[in-house]
Amino acid sequence: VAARQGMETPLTAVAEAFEELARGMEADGGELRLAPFSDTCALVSVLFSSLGMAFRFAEIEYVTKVNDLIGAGKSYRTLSDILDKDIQNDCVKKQGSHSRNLRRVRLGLGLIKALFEQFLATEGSLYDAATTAYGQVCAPFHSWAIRKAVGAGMYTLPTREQLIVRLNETDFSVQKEMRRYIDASSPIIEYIDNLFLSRNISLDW
Ligand code: 1PZ
Repeated sequence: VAARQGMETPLTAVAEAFEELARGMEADGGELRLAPFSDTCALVSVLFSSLGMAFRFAEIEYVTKVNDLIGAGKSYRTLSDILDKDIQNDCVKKQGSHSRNLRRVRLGLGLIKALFEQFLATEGSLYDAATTAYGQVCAPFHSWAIRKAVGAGMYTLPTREQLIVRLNETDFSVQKEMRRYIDASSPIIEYIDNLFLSRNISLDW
């Protein structure tokens, strides 16, 4: 197992990338550049395969949005640049706009954070942890049909033990790496929310 052999696991790679991103944001005077942000978000998709086939559609959904932001990185320097441009063109909430995709990717990052928090806070099943996390972070913004489909998919999630094995972690290392992701992603998530809020755009969508 990678964690036992001191090799880098998928979770370590993700946690390190977010720590690096948060450091870069500080170094840039609290500005988040789009290209490194999108590349870091793209890394997260390695975690999907450990959740099972039922979440393939979530992966495709997430990756499509991240890819849109990767493309936008060729024309826009920072996250605020895309938001300001979309405000100018009155298309912040329009389906497919960069700003809307940014909001969706942020929900994905928040979902993983909430899942890890639940995983660490309780001894319960992955089903319970994922259901609670999804209910907190994404369900309020999803249609009834999507919520139903996600609810059905939850029954196919692996057990806690299976997830740990699939992630190449141990009982001990998984806690450490999840905690690292929670800590490193928090300032990024908060920053994105503030981008919207500081421009008087509420987060109820
Ligand atoms: C961390 C894993 C937790 C357990 C599983 C939770 C599964 C969540 C499944 C989410 C399915 C999203 C289905 C499609 C939703 C779309 O309607 C919306 C709106 O899109 P738009 O109208 O703007 O085109 N899309 C989203 O809300 C994006 C949400 C991304 C969620 C990605 C999950 C990330 C999970 C990472 C897993 C390692």
